[in-house]
Amino acid sequence: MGLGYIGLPTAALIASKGIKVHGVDVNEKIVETINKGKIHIKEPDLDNLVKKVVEKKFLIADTKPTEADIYIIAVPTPFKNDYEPDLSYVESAIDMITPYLKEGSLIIIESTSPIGTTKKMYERIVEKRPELKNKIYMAYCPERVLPGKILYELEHNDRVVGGINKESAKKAKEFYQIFVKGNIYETNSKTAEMCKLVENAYRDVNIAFANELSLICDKAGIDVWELIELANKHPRVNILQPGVGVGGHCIAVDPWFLIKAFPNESKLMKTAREVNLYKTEWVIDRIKKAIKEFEKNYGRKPKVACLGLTYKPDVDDLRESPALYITEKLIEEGYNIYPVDPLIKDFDKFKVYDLDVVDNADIVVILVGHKLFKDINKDKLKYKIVLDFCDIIKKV
Ligand code: SAJ
Repeated sequence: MGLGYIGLPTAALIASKGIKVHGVDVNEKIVETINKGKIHIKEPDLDNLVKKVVEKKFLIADTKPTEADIYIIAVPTPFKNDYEPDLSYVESAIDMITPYLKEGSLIIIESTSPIGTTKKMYERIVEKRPELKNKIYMAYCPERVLPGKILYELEHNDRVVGGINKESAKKAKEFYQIFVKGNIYETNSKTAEMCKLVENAYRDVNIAFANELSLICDKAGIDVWELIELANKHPRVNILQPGVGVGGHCIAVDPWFLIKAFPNESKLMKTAREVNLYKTEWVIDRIKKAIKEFEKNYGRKPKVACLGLTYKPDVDDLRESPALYITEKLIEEGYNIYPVDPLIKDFDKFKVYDLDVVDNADIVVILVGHKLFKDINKDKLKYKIVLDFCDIIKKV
């Protein structure tokens, strides 16, 4: 249920093991695309795999579910206003499969969910189908894959499966063992739900630490990247990299599921979220200051090349990208912005320029550390104002 960034690669991988998969998505266009053997998301190697399994008829996409032995829920769990988790997609997927369930059905939720969701969904099912009480298996199994490496990580990462009871965890483990090469650890559903949230909150807190250091270093006149490199020479220190904020669909979202449920106990996670959000505004402020300074010195509006639009380096994914947010905001406010991202084609919100635009720019801002930016000729930057928020230029 759900053929997005997680559901589609999972469906295709399972189908590639010779298991018939009936993939469901409420979006008719997505269903049509997949049934043609094509994909609607960007992920390396996924197109070939989907083409192969659709041609062999192991994967069929549909807007409605059908009777099956195992149901996997991989729909989004966004948050509503005020960061309250929105479970409506999960509930709707559960409601769609409920009429098809039978004794012995196994239901697995992979969607990131607040603690207690799997049990709640079990109760939702047995309320409508009381005859299935204690007769179905239900488990939570968080996905852990990294966009850009999804197919490899789906197969090789360790997994945690949390059952509403021991039998459910065991059944879910047996199923994942068909296509997962990593270890599979059994636990209860609450622990598995929290495990997903904790993994991403952990990364958010660690990135916030790096971003906070970048703010301190800026004031103290210290190169934060050199500092981190040196501090990381300590055998028990491993600081992450500062950037223009935290993007993507997970790390900036998942901590809120914990913060909202445990506001008094999650002060560190909340502050980390605030630090990471603030870093993006700080970057905007920095760019505006540089523009103002240029105007004061040269009496004209500068041309500003903004390099990188994606949510992180070397992917073509724009979801919740702070670099895109920064660029859009500056364009909206009427600055002379020339966005550049060699990984983004066919963008309809504004024109995306080639890297050559750097030649004519007065200010060059690096928002995303794509490897491709290492091709920039350093001599060309000599007489320009460079704001490098990713430490790319030093490495050119
Ligand atoms: N970032 C930094 N500094 C760093 C590392 C990352 O600023 O040192 C930024 C990135 O630029 C990006 C954001 O953080 O904007 C997130 O990037 P990421 O590579 O850390 O993570 P995602 O969002 O691509 O994938 C994460 C992964 N979670 C963890 O590593 C704990 C992945 O394993 C999860 O499956 C995924 O979230 C998810 O779907 O939850």
